[in-house]
Formats: sequence, structure tokens, C-alpha cells
Amino acid sequence: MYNTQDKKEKALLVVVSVKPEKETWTEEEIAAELKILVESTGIEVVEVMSVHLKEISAGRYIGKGKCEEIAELAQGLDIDVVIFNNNLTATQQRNLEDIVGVKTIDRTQLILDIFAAHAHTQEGALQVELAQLEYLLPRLKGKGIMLSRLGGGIGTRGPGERKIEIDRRRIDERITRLRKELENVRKHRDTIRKKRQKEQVQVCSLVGYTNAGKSTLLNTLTGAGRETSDSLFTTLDPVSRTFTFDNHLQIVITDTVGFIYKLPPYLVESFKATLEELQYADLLLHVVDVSNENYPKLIKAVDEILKDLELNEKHQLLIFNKIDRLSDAEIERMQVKYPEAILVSALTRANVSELLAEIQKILFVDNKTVWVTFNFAEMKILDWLYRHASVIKVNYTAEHVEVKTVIKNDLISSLEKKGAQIKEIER
Ligand SMILES: Nc1nc2c(ncn2[C@@H]2O[C@H](COP(=O)(O)OP(=O)(O)OP(=O)(O)O)[C@@H](O)[C@H]2O)c(=O)[nH]1
Ligand SMILES: [Mg+2]
Repeated sequence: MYNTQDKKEKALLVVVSVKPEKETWTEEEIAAELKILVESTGIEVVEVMSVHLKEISAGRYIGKGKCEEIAELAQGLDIDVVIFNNNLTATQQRNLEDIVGVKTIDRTQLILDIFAAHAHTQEGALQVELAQLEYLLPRLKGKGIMLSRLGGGIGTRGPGERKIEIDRRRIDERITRLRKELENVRKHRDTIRKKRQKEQVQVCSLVGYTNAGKSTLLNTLTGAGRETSDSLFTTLDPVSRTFTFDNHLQIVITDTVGFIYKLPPYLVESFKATLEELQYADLLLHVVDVSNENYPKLIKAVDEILKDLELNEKHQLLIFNKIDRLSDAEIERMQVKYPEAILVSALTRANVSELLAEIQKILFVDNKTVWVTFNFAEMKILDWLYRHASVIKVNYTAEHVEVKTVIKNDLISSLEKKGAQIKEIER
């Protein structure tokens, strides 16, 4: 899908580790994931080189000798692109490319290129283009870079591709326009969300590492016809589907962009509108591919991103997916180790009804409808309620704010600690 030419582009990967080690992933794990990412774009990985450093060079990231080694290797192996696993500054990238002699890109550009190729809808395209431009801007210095270079890192045709040179000012203008358009998207979302809140619909959001099987699970549950694939970052646009339980209770399930270890900050920033949806979820369905032997670290990587997004306090249900690839003994061992997790296969539907029963229990059994009262000075309680409960009605009296809300039982005490008064309503 990326390479239209018959000849596959050839890549040399460079995995740099800096001593003392700050990484929680081993060098092998990092290299393996980078290889999968690159190969998912249709590029052939010819060689993986590891570089050990005591200190990062501000100008080149790695030492001169190593650069020359890479240049030699690239020439000998007929390499088209050198891909670094770390992020490079504009200066480092430029200097490296000068010495190495072939196109040299970093991990952020690789991921941006993958995103660009997968942005099918208008919103996805807007968000990716914004991320690409923000990444490009500091790289414009000195050289007149063709914007067509964007998304051109690995031979893709990103939405930002233009044949003409665009200067910094025009990029700035474009960024402003994109931000404005995304703001409209956000407003539209807000309207839909408010309607849902008014109707008291509970929302579950699928989160998880890229390729965990989130979209497949959504399809299995709702027959949504979402695109799924074995390539990474298949889903970029959030989608919501209604699911109705046998007893007619309804919930909304949303699918969203997958996470990855060290998600480039540009992407978090531009995908704000998408990720914002998660703030309003009543329950996060954290899907994990347990057939990946590195799964504990994938869980950790996702939890770290959730923490950065201030979503770590949200109720989370761990869903271990792809158990059809495990032996019975492995499944049993896993269940003992993670008693809170629900083990399923989105593909074979194994255990999916248990999953649904658990979701129903969390969303509906432990809930209470209450009036929450607090002083105007405590308006942050209202924000908290929007994030943690389902707000039905807000009344402003002369002295107080009164909020009718449906909230999980176990959250009531933390609400009282914040200084709110709670009155239960019989239903
Ligand atoms: N064997 C097996 N494969 C599965 C299962 N669930 C999903 N897959 C496969 O895993 C791959 C990724 O599935 P997706 O549903 O696209 O994953 P995703 O989490 O939505 O990925 P992104 O949108 O890229 O973040 C696809 O090839 C699916 O067919 C499962 O239960 N068992
Ligand atoms: Mg998906």
C-alpha cells in the first residue's frame, strides 16, 4: 500500500542505547518493534545496527566514526533509507543525512508517515497534517525543504504533500487553519456528547496498544464493520457504536487510535480531539494482545499514556485478547496471575458473553443516582463529575450548585472528601 514501485525500498535500522540505561524496554525489544513498524509499511529491513553511547552528540546524536560506519554500510547494502529509533532534532537529522548520504529519518517521522497513510476520514487527515506540519516547522531552517518531503520519508503520499515549496509563514497559516477546523470537530463532538449525557447513555471506550484487537472486538460486539488489519495504527478516527444488552440496556462503545511505547508528543497534541473522547468514558476497556510475549510491557506503556492523559483514575477493565493463540495451560496461568482480567478472543468469540456480563455489572449494578451539592468556590467538583460520572442535570441556586448525577458507589466517598454533600435519590 505504501510502495507503488515494484522494487521494495530497503532500510537500515539504527537502535541507539545511551548508558546508563534509562529504558524499561531492552534493546532487542525496541529493535523488534521498530522492525515490525517499518515492515508494516512495506519496506524491507536489510540490517539492524545497534550503537552504544555514553553521551548524545548535540550535532549528530551519535559519534562521527559511527556515522561513517553507517554511511559505508548503507552504500554497500544499497540502502534507500536509514531509520533511527530515537527522536532526532532538526540539526541532528540534517547533519546525519549529510554524512550518511541517504535519506535519514527518526521514529517520529516513521510513525507520522504510517498515520498519514491510514488517515481516511477528514478528521484523521486534519489531525495528521497538523502533526506533520508541527514536526516540519523547525526542520525548515536553512534548507528550502519541499513540503512534498512530508510523508515522503518512507515513500508514502501523506495528506500534507504539496508540489510547491511553502515557506514558514504559509505553514503557520495552515497550522492556524487546521487548528480552527479541528476546533469545529471538537464542538461537534461536544454536542453529541451532551446529548448522550442527557440520555444517560453509558460510554465504554476501547483503549490499548496498536494491533491489540480493539476494532476487531468492536466488530465482534456490535457488528460495526470497522476496518481491522495486521498492520499497525489501522484506526485513526474515533467511532461510536451502540450496543444493546439482552435486557434492553444500552451502552455506547467507542474505538480509537492505538497507543505505542513513547508515542510522539506531536501526535498526542494533534489527536487531542480524538483522545478527549476518553475523558468522558464511564469505563475504559483496555485491550491487550496476550499472544505478544512482551504483553506486560505493552500494558505498562498504555498505562503510562493514560496517566499522561490524566485518565488513570478512570475505571478500567483489562481485557486479554487473542487467547485462541494460547494453550489451555497458558490461559490458566494468566488468569491466576491477573485475576481481574477477562480473557477473550475477539476472533472466535470465546468468552465474549462473560465480558459483556462484566461490563454490564460494572456499569449498571454498582451505580447510584444522587444529588451532589457544593459551593460555587468548588466548581472543580463539577469538572470532576463530568469526568467520572454521568451528569444529568445542573441547577444553580443562590448559594450552591446542585448536580443530579449517576455515579459509581465506590466513587461517592472520594466525592465527599472533596467537600460535596450527597443525597441519594430512590429510583
Ligand atoms: N488470533 C487472533 N487475532 C486477532 C484477535 N483479535 C484481533 N486479531 C487480529 O489482530 C490484528 C489487529 O486487529 P485490529 O482490531 O485491527 O487491532 P486494533 O487494536 O484496532 O489496532 P489499531 O487500530 O492499529 O490500533 C488483526 O489482524 C486481527 O484480525 C483474536 O482474538 N485472535
Ligand atoms: Mg483499530
